[in-house]
Amino acid sequence: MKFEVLTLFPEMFDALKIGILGKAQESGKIVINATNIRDYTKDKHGKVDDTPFGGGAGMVMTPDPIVSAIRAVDPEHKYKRIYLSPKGRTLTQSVVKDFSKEEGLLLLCGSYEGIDQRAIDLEIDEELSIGDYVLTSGELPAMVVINCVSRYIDGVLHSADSVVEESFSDNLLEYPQYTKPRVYEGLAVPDVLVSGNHGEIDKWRKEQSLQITKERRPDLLVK
Ligand code: 21W
Repeated sequence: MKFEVLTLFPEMFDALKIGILGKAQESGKIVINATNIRDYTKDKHGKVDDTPFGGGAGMVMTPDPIVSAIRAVDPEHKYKRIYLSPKGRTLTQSVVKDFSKEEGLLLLCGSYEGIDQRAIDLEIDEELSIGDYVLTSGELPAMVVINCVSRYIDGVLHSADSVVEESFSDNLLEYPQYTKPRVYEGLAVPDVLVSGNHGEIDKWRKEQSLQITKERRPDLLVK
């Protein structure tokens, strides 16, 4: 899976060189290429933004460096072109699964107050938000997309953390987990988990999942 990122802060994506995604890049299971939009400005001072027509606070990214950068990294429109935007469709696990079937994703990150609408109208397939809260730019949302989509790419996760495990308890919150020691600061691991009775353990975990989902996310149960 290829991720072509367009950003004014390509160094932020160095954070993905460690951990599971770092391993996935080393083995070539995913490729993350972060391109600096500023490399595509024709302005001699490297300017990529300007004041908004009609007035208002802040600056808007000009269309030409963005459009030029998109056409340079994806000349044949091979990748789904996504603009990370607070007014986009909200990312969900089902969107993640669909994205993981693509050959690649082009992820456009906005800075300042956003980008000129014409760059979106000309080159973008869809606008995507990661949730209803306000960030300063699109880089963290792009990293969220890369992270959750990569989990569905073959060989990125070990079978132990596998995405198969998720379908088992679909739409439920997870049961509590314990490891050693059996007693910690006076708190013991529930007896059933050390009983060796796997039927009882499965039943207990299912009950815990249901109970915690009822308490915290009843909206998940009606689905
Ligand atoms: C926040 C950009 C607010 C623009 C029109 C008139 C990408 C994000 C972002 C940001 C504004 C995502 C304006 C959840 C997010 C992102 C930065 C508003 C002012 N527009 N998902 N005035 N939350 N955020 N622009 O913030 O780029 S995906």
